[in-house]
Parts: sequence; structure tokens; C-alpha cells
Amino acid sequence: MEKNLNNSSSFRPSNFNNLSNPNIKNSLEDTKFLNNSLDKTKIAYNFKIILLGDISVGKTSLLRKFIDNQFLDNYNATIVAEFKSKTIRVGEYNINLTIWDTCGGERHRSITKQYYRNVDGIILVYDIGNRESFNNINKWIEDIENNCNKDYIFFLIGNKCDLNGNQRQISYEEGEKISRELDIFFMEVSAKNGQNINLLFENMSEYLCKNIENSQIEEEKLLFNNNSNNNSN
Ligand SMILES: Nc1nc2c(ncn2[C@@H]2O[C@H](COP(=O)(O)OP(=O)(O)OP(=O)(O)O)[C@@H](O)[C@H]2O)c(=O)[nH]1
Ligand SMILES: [Mg+2]
Repeated sequence: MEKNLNNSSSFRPSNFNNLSNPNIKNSLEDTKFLNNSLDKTKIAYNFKIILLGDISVGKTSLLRKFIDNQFLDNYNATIVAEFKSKTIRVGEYNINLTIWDTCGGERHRSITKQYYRNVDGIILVYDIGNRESFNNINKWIEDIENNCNKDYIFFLIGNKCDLNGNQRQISYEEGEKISRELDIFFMEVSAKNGQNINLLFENMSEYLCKNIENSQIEEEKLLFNNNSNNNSN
């Protein structure tokens, strides 16, 4: 890839470095950090997530599998953008995900950019059977960098991992390598057989909560430091 993005803070805040990469995590057992470090009352969080990527990589299918546990073989291009919501539980917390599904077509690109505002999480999808969709990752990242206005959690997703033999054009290792270069999370999923679909959204939610927790700690630190400064005057 021509461009190696080093401003990793917008993709994976540096204080996330000690967390395991979600593609090797198999359960939600690690969500214990939430129970230990935040108070025990049930907090409902609302997060906005956006699905991006070339046409026909499977964004709508991925969302449909997660929300309705359904998969359709036929292809109907998404018109501009639509959203679906689902509440899931992470540890003690109820997490409401509002997930925006966008169309991958070039024609609507300038319109869909409006939907990048205020996103908490980005899922950039390529099709492991379509080299072009992988090559276009940099184009999408450029759009993301130019249009997102706040810190977000970023997952790169290779969809259609049910494809086998010579149907596969991008190896797992290749996907993992670029995600490491870009310092973003990586998983392969299949909207068709459901592999890793729930895990993707669980991991995303977990990291979104962790992000909130980190910013709360930063705010508390700031408050504490300001108070100490005032007291010493
Ligand atoms: N084998 C396989 N096919 C898939 C998978 N996910 C989606 N497809 C197929 O790929 C085609 C495109 O899927 P969509 O979900 O409509 O793709 P999209 O990214 O939403 O496309 P746009 O709305 O045009 O941007 C459909 O024929 C799906 O059945 C998958 O995991 N495995
Ligand atoms: Mg679609």
C-alpha cells in the first residue's frame, strides 16, 4: 500500500495498546474490566457505527445477519444509506448500536460522507474474493480521515470468508498485515454462514465502552489537576 497512516490515535487510541487484538479473542470474558472499573449500576450507552466499503462486499448482508440472522443470495444495491438498531449487553451494560449501512457506489460517495459525522465506530469491509475492494482500502481511509470529526474505533473486515479454493483472492495474512500497518483492528467474517458476525459487534461494543472509560479517567484527571492547582494558589 502506498500510504502508511501513522496517526494511529484516531484509529486505535494509544492507551489501547495493552489490549489483545480482538481477532484472537473468542469470548466476552475479557469484559471484566467494565465490571471492575466502572460502578455497578447499569448504564445504557448509545453508539453510532457506520459500515463502509466498495459495492457488493456484503455490508448489507453483514448487518442483516447481525440484526435478523438472515442471509439472502440475491444482490440489491443499497440506496444511499439506511440504519438499523440493536441493543446488546456487554458485561453489566446495555449498549444500543445504531448501525448505518451505506452504498458503496462511487456515484453516491459525496452524499454518504455526510453520514460519517459523529460516528463512534467504523467497520470498513472488503470482499476476500475481490482484489479491487481490498486495493480500495486507502481510498476509503482518505474519505474517513477527511470527514470524521471525532475519535473512533476502527475495524477492517474481510467478508465472505466462507469462500474457498481459488475463490479467495486475499489471504488472511494479507488482511492482517495491512491492518497492522494501519494500526486498526482486523477480523475475517462471513455474512453467509455467520462466522464471527456477532463477535465483531461484541468486540466493537467492548472497545467503545473502553474508550468511554478512558475518556472518563482523563476527565477526572483533568478535574483533579485543576483542583490541586487551585488549592495550591
Ligand atoms: N459467499 C458469500 N456471499 C456474500 C456474503 N455476504 C454477502 N454476499 C453476497 O454478496 C452480494 C452483495 O451483498 P450486499 O450485502 O448487497 O453488498 P453491499 O456491500 O451491501 O453492496 P452495496 O449496497 O451495493 O454497497 C450478495 O449477492 C450477497 O448474497 C458472504 O459472506 N459470503
Ligand atoms: Mg448494501
